[in-house]
Amino acid sequence: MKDFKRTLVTAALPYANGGVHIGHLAGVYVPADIYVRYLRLQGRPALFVCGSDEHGVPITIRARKEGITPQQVVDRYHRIIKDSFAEFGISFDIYSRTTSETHHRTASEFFRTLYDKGEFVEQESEQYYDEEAKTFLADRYITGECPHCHNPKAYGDQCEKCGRDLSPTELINPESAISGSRPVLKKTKHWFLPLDKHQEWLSKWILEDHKEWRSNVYGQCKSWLDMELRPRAVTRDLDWGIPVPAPGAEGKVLYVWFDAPIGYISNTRELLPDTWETWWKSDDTRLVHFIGKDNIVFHCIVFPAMLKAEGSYILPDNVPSNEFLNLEDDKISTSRGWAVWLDEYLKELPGKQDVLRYVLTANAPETKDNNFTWRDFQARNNNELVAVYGNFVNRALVLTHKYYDGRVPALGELTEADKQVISEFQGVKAEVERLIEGFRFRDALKEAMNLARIGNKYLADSEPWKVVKTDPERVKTILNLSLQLVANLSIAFEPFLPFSSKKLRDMLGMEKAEWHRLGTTDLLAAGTQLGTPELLFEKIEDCVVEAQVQKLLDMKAKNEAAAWKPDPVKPDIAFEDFEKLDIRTAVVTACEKVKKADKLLCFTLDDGSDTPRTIVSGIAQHYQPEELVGKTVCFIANLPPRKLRGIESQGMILSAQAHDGALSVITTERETHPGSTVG
Ligand code: B3M
Ligand code: ZN
Repeated sequence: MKDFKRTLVTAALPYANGGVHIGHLAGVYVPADIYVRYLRLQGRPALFVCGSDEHGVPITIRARKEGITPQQVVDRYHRIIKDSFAEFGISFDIYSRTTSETHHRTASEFFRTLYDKGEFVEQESEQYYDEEAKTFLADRYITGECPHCHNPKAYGDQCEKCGRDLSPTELINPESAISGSRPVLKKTKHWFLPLDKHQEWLSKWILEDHKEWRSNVYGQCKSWLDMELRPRAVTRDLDWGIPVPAPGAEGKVLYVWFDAPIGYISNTRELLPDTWETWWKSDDTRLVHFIGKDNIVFHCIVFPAMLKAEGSYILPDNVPSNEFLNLEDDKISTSRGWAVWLDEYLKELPGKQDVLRYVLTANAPETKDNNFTWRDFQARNNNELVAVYGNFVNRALVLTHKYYDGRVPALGELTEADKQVISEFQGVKAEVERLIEGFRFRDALKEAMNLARIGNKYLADSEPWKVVKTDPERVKTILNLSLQLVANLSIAFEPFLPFSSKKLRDMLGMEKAEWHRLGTTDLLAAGTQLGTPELLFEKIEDCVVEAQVQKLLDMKAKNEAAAWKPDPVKPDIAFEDFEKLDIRTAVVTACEKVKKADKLLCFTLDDGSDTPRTIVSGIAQHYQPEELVGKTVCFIANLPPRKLRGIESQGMILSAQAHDGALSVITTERETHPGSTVG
């Protein structure tokens, strides 16, 4: 491997149109943070750069919906996102934003350099234009009927009902989401980055020179390259973004995916105005992008092509992308409310940042999609953090307080068992290093946890609480070694669980975690006074996780209700046809369940005639029969009788169906005489 002098680590810039959830944390920010903390612990120069991605159409849509400006949207979420990261210990050197002055200047210069070098091609194309609002329409701003499944509310880029990708011109009866008018096709000019011209070197650079990239990343790149790259537009007709610095580009901005990755550069520049170029333009800098799998093509193909076209920048050395994290066996979806938001987690489970960092790393979607469940969260906390790590630390400290007033006892003669333990944890450092260097954080964390297991077993096998009665000298050695192990844990866990590692070091009186001393047995000098033992982790009760699951279900129901739309109106009918329907009122005199049919209720109605009317209706799952007795309902009187489960049903009771399928019987607003006509 090349001898790099410094490492520049970037983490994908989150869109500032919503908060961050556990999927973001697991996919990008926790692994990136582990990696950077590890480098720093080793004393290797590293820089960790991130910021909010504040341009793009979704932000303008949100602003329009809420009746505020895009700037207000990004101001709000930038704050929330930045705070969440800080509270989870994501140790960025800078977290800035793409609306910053430095970014606008940097992205603008970048575009201009490529423009002046002739790296773009200009192309005219026809795009939908809203003549009332006098604006070109982004794909998301156009709705219409899906040509595949005929969903009347498909978007210009995708139909959410059948899931197919669409282009706006495929929509039947397109409509502008801004004015509701029918958009017209109009010519517009854009600048394209001709990726086809970069195909050859990209193929060699990725497929031959970077075979070590994760197989999911390599595989995705390969399939893009196999399909042959095509020019991509890097400008848009929009009024939110960085104005295109070229003649004839009025009203156009840089495409968000053109400016966002340049944000990594701008933010470095903002932090280090004098030396940023060393981090970006020097061959001995290693550039590593942490991203989620939906960003692979932009970081492995488009951004490198931009950097290469500019000419003075280095290219990423690795792009460790994770797969997706699901939540309780379902895709995380912010629009459906199926997510665990970091700011809410912190309010509801205060002080438990490391628990989440632990669970998300132990279960990280490194090679395939993975699933987060609250039960697993609880189990990992209770059975691993509390029962293994916390328990070992606590026992070692409590025993030392009990027997030696909290002073580290001196090491005596070593037994075979002692030597065995020492050799076991001497190997951990190299192993954790190998795994972290290979971006295998989940396995690296397992190794660290293994140290705690070794410690627990050592204490259990050597039984100092028994030996103390027969051989008190021996106990000194057992506890000294146990405490050295505990001190090792505080170093090994530092990249992963920084909060509890710090707490542990404070209890041990260790000033800092020195990575190079991991695996050694002289971390704590004999005679060192230890602090009062405190629990590193607490058990999480059933009710806590049950409440979280319930919260998700409630949220989902609420969002489904909000997203519900009425069915489209059926084609017109003749008035005479309507008049043929005979709808009347009746009073329910009796109502009971139909035997062996869980959906049916049998009604006896007083319809104003001399004979009671019987109607069987499929609403047993929505009402208890006795609730309906005495109610005035509406029914269709002139349908042919129908036999249901052996009962002749004489008509149909009317009910309304709510968004969640619940049925509600139609009653009259005032008292009406049974048999009154409805119409
Ligand atoms: N904001 C997309 C995303 O959050 C985008 C990443 C930009 S990284 C330069 O998934
Ligand atoms: Zn469809």
